[in-house]
Amino acid sequence: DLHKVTRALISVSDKKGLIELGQALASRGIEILSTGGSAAALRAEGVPVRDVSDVTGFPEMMDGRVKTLHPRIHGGLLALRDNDAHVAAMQGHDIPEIDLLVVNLYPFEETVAGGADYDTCIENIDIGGPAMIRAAAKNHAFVTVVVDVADYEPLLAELDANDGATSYAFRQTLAQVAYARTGAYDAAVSTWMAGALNDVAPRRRAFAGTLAQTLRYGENPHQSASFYRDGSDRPGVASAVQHQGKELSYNNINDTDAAFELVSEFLPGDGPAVAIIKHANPSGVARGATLLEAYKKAYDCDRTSAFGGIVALNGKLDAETAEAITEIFTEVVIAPGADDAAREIFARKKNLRLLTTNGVANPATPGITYRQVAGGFLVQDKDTGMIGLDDLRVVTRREPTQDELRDLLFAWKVAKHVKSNAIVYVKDGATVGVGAGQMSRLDSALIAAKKAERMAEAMGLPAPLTKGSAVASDAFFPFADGLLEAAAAGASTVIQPGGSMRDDEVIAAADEAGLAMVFTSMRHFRH
Ligand code: 93A
Repeated sequence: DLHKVTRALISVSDKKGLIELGQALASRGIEILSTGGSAAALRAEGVPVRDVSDVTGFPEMMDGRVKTLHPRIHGGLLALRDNDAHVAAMQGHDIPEIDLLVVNLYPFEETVAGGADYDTCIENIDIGGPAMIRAAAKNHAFVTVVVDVADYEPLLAELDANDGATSYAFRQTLAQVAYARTGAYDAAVSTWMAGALNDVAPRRRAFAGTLAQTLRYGENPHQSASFYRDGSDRPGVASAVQHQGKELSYNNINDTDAAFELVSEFLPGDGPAVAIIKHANPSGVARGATLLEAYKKAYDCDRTSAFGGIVALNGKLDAETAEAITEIFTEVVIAPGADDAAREIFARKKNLRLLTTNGVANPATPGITYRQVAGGFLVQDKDTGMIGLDDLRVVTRREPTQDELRDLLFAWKVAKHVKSNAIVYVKDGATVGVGAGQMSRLDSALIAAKKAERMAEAMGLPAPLTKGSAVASDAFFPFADGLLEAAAAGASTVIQPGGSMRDDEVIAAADEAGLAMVFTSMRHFRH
């Protein structure tokens, strides 16, 4: 199954490693065909090359749009070497056999990420490159295809191990990689075009990303895993810069994303805010006059769970906050920046990862979320729903005060980022009890209240922290029981979507308990 490499075609946009590769191939007696820019670069360093235009008998034309799209190239890639008719066709039409194809594509993804205009992005859609890659990969019985600079070294090692030939297994592996690349490339074009059309939920969607990192393992050590980037420049875990600490794990990346998306609900104009995340749910979220105050309040919501958590801030990390964070074990800190003094404090904690982003993420920016089910994917718009004071409808006899309204809206923003069923108690701009992911809303209300009670005991406070709190429910209360539990925990105001068949019953119970309740008419399920 060994196939000797006697002729290669090189056509690369990313010229990294090109000269070394060209020299290495030439020194092994391999003839090199190449396109304009790649040929010029090789020739300038004394590597002998034959121009593709010399093979095709056509000049590269139309600004390079047509250079390799020719039967003399595609015939040389696609011909079956053990098929007499194919071989005769090559001979009859002067088609040179191409045994090795080295291509990397016009940098479409980078062009989009760099904010280029529409026409520039269009011009960076590579046509000839993917056509050659797909042809060579189809004919991997004979042809070796390399689409990634990282595979240059393994290619040379393979040639050396096999006396200038490649094995079938090697070619087949590279063919699989090649189709992953062309698939991801077209997915990137389609995704970009959906954005340009302002169509966030197009009828047809292809999704793929580029490999960013092979992870040590997945959610558990027996699961392998990797991390892909979709090319978007949204501030967040994928585009952040890591300053210290070991590599992020699968769970770290998932939790860091949850943390940063949540804290980004608090726009810089809302003042400093901090979210502490465990297992993708907030153990505490708070805002304060300073980041330090916000951190302390978030920590005080659930000191037990905060241990080993992920901390996200909506402002530049300062020394005081950094100092407070280092007092307990924290896995990851993510923020739009960190000043030098904060960086120095963190530098003493070798295992703590610090990530900085290019700003906060805009929660209103449209996006898509995917979820896998057996045999398919569910695709939906990202939950960008946000409400303001004007959207609230007071349904009880008692109206919430201005301070209560502020806590209600705060609780609502947090509830959006808590797994359903979500119940969130808030007091003075800080969560004091979070109930997440229970199968009944009543249980979430009970658990959150119980945790608040335990925290009060631990901190030596007389009353449960939920006394006088605002409580948010991510979806309507189907019965009055959950609401009554919140009232029993001392909540004085409630925010929920409304819309239950039993709304009347629930409103009556709220009136009876002296609660002020508002309806949002928007639900924030997150399963
Ligand atoms: O514009 S193209 O789609 N038309 C082609 O026929 C073609 N053939 C190769 N782009 C084409 N390429 C691409 O040119 C390759 O995929 C590679 O990215 C680039 C290399 O161009 P140069 O060698 O001139 O720098």
